[in-house]
Amino acid sequence: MDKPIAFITGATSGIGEATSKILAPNFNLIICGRRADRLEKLKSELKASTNVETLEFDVRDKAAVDKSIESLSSDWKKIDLLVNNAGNAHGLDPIQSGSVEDWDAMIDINVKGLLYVSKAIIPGMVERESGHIVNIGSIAGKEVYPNGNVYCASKHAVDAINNGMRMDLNSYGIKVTSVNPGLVETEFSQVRFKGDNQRADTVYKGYDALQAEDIADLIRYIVEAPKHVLLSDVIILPTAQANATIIKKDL
Ligand code: NDP
Ligand code: 8X3
Repeated sequence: MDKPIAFITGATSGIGEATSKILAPNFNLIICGRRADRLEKLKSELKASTNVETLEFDVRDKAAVDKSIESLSSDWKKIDLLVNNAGNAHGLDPIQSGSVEDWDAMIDINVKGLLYVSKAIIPGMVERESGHIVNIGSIAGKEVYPNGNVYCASKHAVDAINNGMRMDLNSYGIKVTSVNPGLVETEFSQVRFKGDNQRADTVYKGYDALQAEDIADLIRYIVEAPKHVLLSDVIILPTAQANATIIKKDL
């Protein structure tokens, strides 16, 4: 392969899609998600600038994760960069009335899904004694906000897993980075509010929210840093946001 290989989960929209686009000139790409039509569209958009493989799987399904990664040819299995991005919030409810289905989705996708993908890819990095894992956490993994309960718990788990990975993989020369964004205008709130797009839009009204491209730009900076430089844990917020709960809005 002429270029290193990046494996990006959640590439069908938002941060993952923007990251795929920004990394395309310098990486061969394995783009993943459940929506096959979007993967094919992105592949045809990017194929002029790089080689692209698509993998369609649900990160909750460990057998599907393993089978998809196993289906890659031996050249494509030498993954240099893993961007663990797939994830969402489901609901924004007080703990006493939250839905168990939403809780299961967030723990299964954001935590267990990230682990399943990592489990399939890390052994190759360990064997080659090289690689970089970028885990997409959140400001919700650093703080808790009202009604955020289980989403915040899932992202606190990502924060802990990220720190654990960095310790355990240190002796193999593998870099591990956590990227923790504040409010980014993607399909995130449409998913959180289950298609109530009016409610989703209000999340990003009255200030300049981060865009997916801002996070992709940070990821490019992180992965292109010199070999001896590791950005271990980065919080990125819109200027209008001070922390998880304080946002200066002009409404
Ligand atoms: P989007 O909803 O735009 O993208 C989510 C991506 O995750 C999609 O590509 C989706 O693909 C994929 N995904 C979701 N569930 C699954 C699943 N079960 N199996 C496989 N893929 C799945 O949101 P963002 O781009 O904003 O979110 C990306 C990451 O960034 C998430 O981890 C999120 O928690 C985090 N984040 C987002 C912030 C924001 O404000 N937007 C702030 C902080 C962190 P598909 O549906 O095709 O499977
Ligand atoms: C996404 C940002 O503030 O909605 O992780 O939790 S927030």
